[in-house]
Amino acid sequence: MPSPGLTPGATGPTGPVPLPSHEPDAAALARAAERSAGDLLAPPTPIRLSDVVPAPRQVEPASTDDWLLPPDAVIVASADPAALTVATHLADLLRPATGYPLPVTDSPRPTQDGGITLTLVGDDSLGAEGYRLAVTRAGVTITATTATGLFYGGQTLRQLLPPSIESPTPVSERWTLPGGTITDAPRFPYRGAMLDVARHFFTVEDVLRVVDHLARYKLNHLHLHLTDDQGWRIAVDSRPKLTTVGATTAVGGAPGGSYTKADYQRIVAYAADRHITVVPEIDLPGHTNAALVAYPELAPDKVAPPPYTGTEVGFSYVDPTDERTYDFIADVLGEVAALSPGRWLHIGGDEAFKVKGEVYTGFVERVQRIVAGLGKTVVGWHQLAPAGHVDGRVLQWWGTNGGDDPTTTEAVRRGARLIVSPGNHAYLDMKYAPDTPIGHDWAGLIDVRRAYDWDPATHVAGVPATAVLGVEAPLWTESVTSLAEIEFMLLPRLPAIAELGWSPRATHDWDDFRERLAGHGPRWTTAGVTFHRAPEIPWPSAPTVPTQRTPTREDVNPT
Ligand code: TNX
Repeated sequence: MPSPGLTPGATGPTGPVPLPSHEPDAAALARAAERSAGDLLAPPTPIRLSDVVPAPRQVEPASTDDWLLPPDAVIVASADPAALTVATHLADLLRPATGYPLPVTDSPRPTQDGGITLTLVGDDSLGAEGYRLAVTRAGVTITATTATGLFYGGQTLRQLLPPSIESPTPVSERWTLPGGTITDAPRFPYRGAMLDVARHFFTVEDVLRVVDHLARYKLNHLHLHLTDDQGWRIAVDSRPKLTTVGATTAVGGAPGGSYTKADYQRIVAYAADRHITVVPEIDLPGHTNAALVAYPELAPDKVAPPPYTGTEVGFSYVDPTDERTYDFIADVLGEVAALSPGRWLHIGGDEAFKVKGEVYTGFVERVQRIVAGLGKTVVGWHQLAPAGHVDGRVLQWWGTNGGDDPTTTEAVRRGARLIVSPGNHAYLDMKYAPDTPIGHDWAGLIDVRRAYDWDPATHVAGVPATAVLGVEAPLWTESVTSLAEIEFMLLPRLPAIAELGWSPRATHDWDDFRERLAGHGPRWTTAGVTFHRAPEIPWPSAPTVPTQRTPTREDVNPT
C-alpha cells in the first residue's frame, strides 16, 4: 500500500484532506473511505485566472469572458518561424487530451467560436520574456515581443485549462478558460535547476523529461553537472578515455554511462525548443577522480587512482603544477563549448580541499582565461570568489549560513554577479522530512515552505539586488537513482524555486502559493509524474485509505 506521502499522484477533484497524525483507527478509516468516495463525485473546482504557478505579475479576471475551446479551434501565429514553432509546440501539448486537430497556421482564419492567436508585437513594457494573455469570448490571444514570451504565455494557457489537459489520451471535458487578462514578465533573467548526472547517470530520455518540468514553470536554464569523482558523462573526442574508462562507474556500483556528442546535442536542442539554455559544468580542479583514472598524468602523483563509487568529497584534484593539466582543460572546455550554444560554461571550483590559497586562485584564474578565450562566460560555485575577476563572471552561492560571506561580497564588488542556490533552501537533494526515504540532511530538512520562504534578492549579505542574476535549484544524485526519484525530489519544490525566480516579490504569499500549488497535484497525476504529497499542501484529492507509516524507496518507485 503506498503511503500518502509518496504515491505518484492521486486523482479526483476533492477538498483538502488532512493526514492523520497517528495510526488511524477503524472509524477514522471508514470516515476517510466515505470521504474519498464523496470526493470522486464532487464537481471539479473551476480554474481561476489567478491559479497560475509561478504567480503572474498582473491578473485581471473578467468572469463574463470565459471561453470554451471549440473542437474546430485553429492556432494562428505570426508569420515568423520561431512563433510558428511555439504554436506547433502548444498544439502538441493540447492535442492528446482534447483530441482536437488544432491546426497551426500563419494566416488568420476566424472560426465561429474563436481560436488561439500568438502574435509578436513591439511592446517594450513586456520585456524579452514577458507576455500578455487575454481570454475573451472571441478566444485567446497571447502577445509578446519574442517567441520566448509567446512560449511562456502558452505554458500559462496550459495551466488555465482543467487538469485533464495533461492526459496522454483524449478525455471528454469542457475545455473552459477563465476570462480576463494576464500581463506577465519575470523578476530575474536566470531561473534554473541543476541535475547531477555524474553520481548517478540518467538517460537522455530522463533528462528530456526534466526539461519538460522546467518548461512548465518557466525556468530557462538547465545546469548539467557532467563530471565528478564517480563518473565522467560527456564524450570528448580528443580524450576518448574520459568516457571509455571514466564513465563506467557510478555511486554504489550502479551502472555508469555517458552522453555521446549527438546525445548531448539532442538535449541542447530539446531544451532550446522549450526556451531553456543548457549550462554544462566540468567540475575543476576537485571532483576529478574519474578523469584521473582515465588520464593518470593529470594526477598529482601520476598514478591512476582506483575508480571511486563512494560519496565522500574533496579528496581528488588535477595537478595544478603540470602544464598537461591546462592542455587537457583547454581541449575539454573547447569541445564542450563548441557543443553549447549558450553563453555559460560552469567550471565548478567547489570542495577542492587539497588545492589551497594562491595555488587555487592561480589555477582558477588560468581556467577563467581559457573560458573567456572560448568566448564563453564563466560560472562557478562561490568558492571561485577569491580568484581575480574576469568579464561577466557569475558565482553560484550554495552556502547555508544565511548568506554571510565577505569573500563573495568582495567578488561582487569587483564585478561578479550571483546565482543564488542556498543549500538550506534550494538544494533539492535535501530530505523533506526525517522519514524521506532518499536524500541528505547536511543542510537541514527542506519542506516546501522552506524552499519557498526566502528572497533571492536579499539573501546574500552586502550584495545588491542588481547583482543577482537569478536563482537555481540543484539536485545532487548520490542517493537518487531513477527518474521517479528525481521527480519525487523535484516536485513540489521546483515550482517554489521557480516562483522565487519569476514572480514579483509583491505576490510572495505562502498561503496563496500552497493553494495554487495544490492544483498541480492532479496535473502531475494525470501526466504520470511522481511527486511528494507534501503534508503542508492542501492537495485536492485523497489517498483511498490514508495510512501513516515510514515511507520507503519503493513508495517512490512503485512497481
Ligand atoms: C556539496 S554544493 C557538493 C556536492 C554534493 C552535495 C551533496 C557543492 C557545490 N558541492 O559535491 O553532491 O554537497 O548535497
